[in-house]
Amino acid sequence: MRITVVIPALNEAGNIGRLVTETYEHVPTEMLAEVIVVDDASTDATGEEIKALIRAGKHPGLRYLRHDQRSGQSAALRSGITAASSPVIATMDGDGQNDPRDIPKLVARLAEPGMPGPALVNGWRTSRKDTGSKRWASKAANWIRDAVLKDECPDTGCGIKAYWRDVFLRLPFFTSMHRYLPALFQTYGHEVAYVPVNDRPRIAGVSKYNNLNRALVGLYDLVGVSWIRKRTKVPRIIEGLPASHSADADHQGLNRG
Ligand SMILES: Nc1nc2c(ncn2[C@@H]2O[C@H](COP(=O)(O)OP(=O)(O)O)[C@@H](O)[C@H]2O)c(=O)[nH]1
Ligand SMILES: [Mg+2]
Repeated sequence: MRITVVIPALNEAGNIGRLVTETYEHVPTEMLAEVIVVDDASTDATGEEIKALIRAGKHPGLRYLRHDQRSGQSAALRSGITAASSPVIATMDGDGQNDPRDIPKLVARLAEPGMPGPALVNGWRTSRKDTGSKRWASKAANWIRDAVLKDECPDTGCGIKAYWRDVFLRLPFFTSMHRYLPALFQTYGHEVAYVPVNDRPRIAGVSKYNNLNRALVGLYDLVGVSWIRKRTKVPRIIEGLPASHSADADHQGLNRG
């Protein structure tokens, strides 16, 4: 399967260039169609790092997109996925906490687009490297989310995932929807799988989210996602007849007389 890797980045100078280089080292060339870094109006050298790599010409298919204004991680993902040329997308956080060595594992578990099987394979950080308070905040948020949504996702916030591009683009879009992808894929009738992945400490820069802010916005979003889940029905089409040619001809008046 050929994939596009999409990496959202906000002020990830010192991380992003290294992550892109690692991605080209560890994802097999025959799998990797392109890597798109989406810069969400960074104010540091994030853009310079990527543009220097593009100019050096050693990374075929490396692309750079920059937003005119800061719009959030979900918007950055959507910009990259809209621009992507492959039917399969893999995403990673831009800070290097996800390990690109996991991408082939995730893609191997994914069904071919349109075939039975998982349309989303979500990473599952089995040994988190984040600090204590963030780990606890994340545990609590997961517990509340699971109690409300019952999506049985062990790690919805994990940034490394592989999924079908067209399904993502048909999902309802809102800021922070990237945290609810397993619930949203399920809601629209798709299978989701989980694969344990590596988690690494952040090397440069700082986290862009704080626990309180994430918790408050998260509760608000949870109400929205819960509403979407309750108010969505996705029937399977079990019978369909092709349009009849003679009826067409009748309609055009060709069978008369
Ligand atoms: N495009 C975009 N990316 C963001 C934003 N906030 C965070 N990110 C990216 O999302 C990823 C995860 O953010 P991070 O700050 O590492 O969160 P943490 O790992 O949960 O502390 C990183 O790649 C960030 O660069 C944002 O507002 N816009
Ligand atoms: Mg991080």
